[in-house]
Amino acid sequence: MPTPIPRPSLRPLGRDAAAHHMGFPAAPRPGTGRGGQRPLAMKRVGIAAGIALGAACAAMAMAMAAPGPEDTRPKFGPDAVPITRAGDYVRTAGAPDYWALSPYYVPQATGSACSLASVAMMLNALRGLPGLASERLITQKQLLDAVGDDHWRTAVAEDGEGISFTELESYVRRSLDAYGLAAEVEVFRPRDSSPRTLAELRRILTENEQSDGDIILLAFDQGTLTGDAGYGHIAPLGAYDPATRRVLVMDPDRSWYVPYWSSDVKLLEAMLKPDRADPDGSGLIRIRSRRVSG
Ligand SMILES: [Ca+2]
Repeated sequence: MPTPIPRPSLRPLGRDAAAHHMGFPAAPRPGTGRGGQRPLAMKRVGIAAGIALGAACAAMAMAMAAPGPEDTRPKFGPDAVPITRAGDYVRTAGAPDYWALSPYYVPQATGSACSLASVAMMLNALRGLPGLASERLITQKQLLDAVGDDHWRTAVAEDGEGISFTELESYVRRSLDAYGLAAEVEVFRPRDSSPRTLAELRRILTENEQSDGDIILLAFDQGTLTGDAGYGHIAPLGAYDPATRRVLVMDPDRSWYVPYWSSDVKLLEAMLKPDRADPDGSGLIRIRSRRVSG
């Protein structure tokens, strides 16, 4: 894997720039971001755009707003295909990560908790189902308590700011430690969309697809994939189909989405999109269990 990312500090924030840049349609949707800062008005409100940007994973924040009559856009834009319309790969290929994650696929606890939900899913998938009746699954609340970090707790609370990609790496490591899971943590932070970078991304995705001994967490601009407003977001990678070069995003923003496929080229673009928290873009974190299977 490429460079371990020594990163600066990025606090997620809204993606004002991206938002304006994208020129939101009249009725932006929800979104969830890496942290909080998602623009509120983003739900399926029939509001005009430009709104600000607020919270990152803040999908639910504006739930109260009723859909505007003009909001007739399809659920997914042209770059995302929901698993409800494309299930062949997970039925016919091994898709080990998809099947390891699916039993633990949870909605993010708050509009800002995509990091928390994603890490909890990853931990459960790598640890596997506990054997004893007395053992709980790893929940988002339990994970927060186990790590015991006030900043993370505040960042993922409703309307919280969410966390940056750099912080995600730190919380991944601390979460693994909290549950006593031995794992290698590798970070891929693309700097450009060159053929070489894309080839490296494909190598990582292909390698990771071989077993459920490793799980990838994606940090990306959600709107670039879904067609909605742009927000920094985090989600586990469910699968990678090397034949069609599509990634399956297990988006924890489950009030609005189901898992969806998008191209690896689009994923790279979504990782490179800057936001206030990650002005240099984000990337992915691959967690490889050192557990001896069996
Ligand atoms: Ca894997």
